[in-house]
Parts: sequence; C-alpha cells; structure tokens
Amino acid sequence: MSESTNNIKHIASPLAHQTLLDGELTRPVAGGRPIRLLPWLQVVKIGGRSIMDRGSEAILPIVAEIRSLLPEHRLLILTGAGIRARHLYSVGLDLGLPVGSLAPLAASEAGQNGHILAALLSPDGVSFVEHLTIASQLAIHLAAARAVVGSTFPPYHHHEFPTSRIPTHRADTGAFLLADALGAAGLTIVEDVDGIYSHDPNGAEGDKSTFIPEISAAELAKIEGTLPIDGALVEVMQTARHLEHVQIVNGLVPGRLTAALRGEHVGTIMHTNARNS
Ligand code: GWN
Ligand code: ATP
Repeated sequence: MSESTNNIKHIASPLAHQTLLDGELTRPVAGGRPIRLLPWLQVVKIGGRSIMDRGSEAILPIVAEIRSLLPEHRLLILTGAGIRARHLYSVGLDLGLPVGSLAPLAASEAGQNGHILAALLSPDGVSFVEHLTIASQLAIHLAAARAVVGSTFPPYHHHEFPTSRIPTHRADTGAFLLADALGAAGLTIVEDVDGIYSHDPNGAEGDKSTFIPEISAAELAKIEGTLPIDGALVEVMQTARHLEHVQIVNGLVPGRLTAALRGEHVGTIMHTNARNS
C-alpha cells in the first residue's frame, strides 16, 4: 500500500452518510435559522395591474414618494406584470402552451414595468437590475445607489409547477421569496385598495365587504373568496424564515407607502409563521 493512502484526510460531514429525506436526521444540521444577508433592506412590490397599468396618474405620485424615501431607506423595488401578462395568458392558453412556457412570457411584462419605473428614477441614481444581478450582486449595487428596481416574478420558467395552467408563482410570491431569503427588514406590497377585505371591494359583492386590518397566514388560507395577492404567497408565508409580517398598502393614497416603511399600520398586515424573538 502506498504511503499516500495513509495520508488521505477524511473530512467528517454530518450529512454525508444519511438520507436527506429524514427530518429527524437533518434537523440538527439544517433546522437553524439562516443568516440575514441584507438586514437593512426594505423590499417594495409595486402592483402591475393596480399601479403601473394606470399610467402617469398613478406612477408619477409613487415615483415622487419613492424619491423622497431614498435618504431614509435602502430599497429593492420590484414590479408586477399587469394587463399585458393577462392578455398573454389568454393568447397562450388558447394556443395550448404549457404553464412553464407562459411563466417567462408573463415575467417579461413585469420586467418591462421595472424598466419604466427605473427610467423615471434614474436621475436619483436608480437603475433596473437583472435577475442574475439580484441573485449575486445586489449588495454592491445597493452600496452604489439607495435603491434598485427589478422584476418581481420568480424565474421559474419551465420549472413552474404543473398544478395550474396559469403560473402559480407570480409577482407577490416572488417578492416574498426574495425578501425572506435576503433576510430583509420588511416587505410592503403596493396596490390600488387599502388592503384585504372580506370580499373584493370592486367585485359583485363589494357592498358587503369589510376591511381586514390584520390577519394571519393560516386565517388567510381559510378565505374562500378572491384575494388581492397570489394564492402561493399565502402558502410560502407559512414557512417564512425571517419576515414576520407583510403589509399591503394603497399606492393611490399619497403617504401610505412612506408610513408603512416607517413601521406604521396603514393597510392590512399579514402575519407569517416566522418568529424572530
Ligand atoms: O429582460 O425585462 O431576467 O431581470 O422570466 O428570464 O422571461 O431574463 O427569458 O437577467 O434572466 O424580459 O431573457 O426574460 O423581465 O426574467 O432580464 O431586461 O432569461 O434585464 O436576461 O430571469 O429583465 O427578464 O422575464 O426579469 O422577469 O434582460 Mo426582462 Mo424577466 Mo432583462 Mo430580467 Mo424572464 Mo434576464 Mo430573466 Mo429571460
Ligand atoms: P400584479 O402585480 O400581478 O399585476 P396587482 O397586485 O397589481 O397584480 P391585482 O392582482 O389586480 O393587482 O390585485 C388587486 C385587486 O384585487 C384589487 O383591485 C381588488 O379589486 C382585487 N381583490 C380581489 N379580492 C379582494 C379582496 N378580498 N380584498 C381586496 N381586494 C381584492
């Protein structure tokens, strides 16, 4: 036997000799809370249909508000898709495209909205950053600027789950997955309603809708009617690691976003299952 065989180093690794499928075995190693990568970051999701599709009347006041927030916060601003993606879904579904083909097509509309918002904020040093930049170079970009803009769609592409013909991981889910993974200080979702109501305030049963100022993810999951957020967001909030809550605010009312980022309760607060005690 050669001498080199005797000198081989055996590196002990706690997961080397066991299945990753047994929670009892993996928990001592994988059960801890991950570190917060960007604990000073505030993530703001701007609705595609609810804000961006309204054009200048809704976008310019939000741009002015974000501009005034820059000295106070470091922001990752994420834009949703809106009406063009909805039209895209209807054309794609009519043609029989699979969900994994529709996901990136719809995502590109979210990117377009981000480019529009970033262009308007560019005098303030704000740029659109690509998904890959968000994945690996966000910190350096936020060291150079107070805020950046990106697409809020998660890049599932053909990895989208085939449980629905419409992608299930859309704008709100993407914003949450990112904010929680980064260990951000908060996530605020900006829409065209004050928050969540018992029934869609703009729907057929709008006259019986009552405002819900605060709700847990578990209670949200029990609501049978429509919500102003993706269904998958309700699911992922239940396994959150860092974000304890998310606030939905009305972006058509000046000052609501500013108040939410200052920690005020001005919309619907959705509590996740994460506990940061
Ligand atoms: O194109 O507006 O990122 O940030 O899901 O993929 O469909 O791509 O397939 O870094 O990787 O259209 O080209 O486009 O919105 O998603 O981007 O300008 O590979 O910067 O190249 O994960 O922006 O785009 O649409 O976000 O959501 O080139 Mo766009 Mo989106 Mo740009 Mo991005 Mo998709 Mo990339 Mo991607 Mo594709
Ligand atoms: P995206 O960014 O994906 O384009 P969005 O966040 O801009 O989406 P919508 O998905 O249209 O916007 O969600 C907002 C709308 O949800 C509101 O205008 C409201 O009419 C509707 N809605 C449905 N159910 C409810 C509910 N229970 N409470 C409040 N609003 C609701």
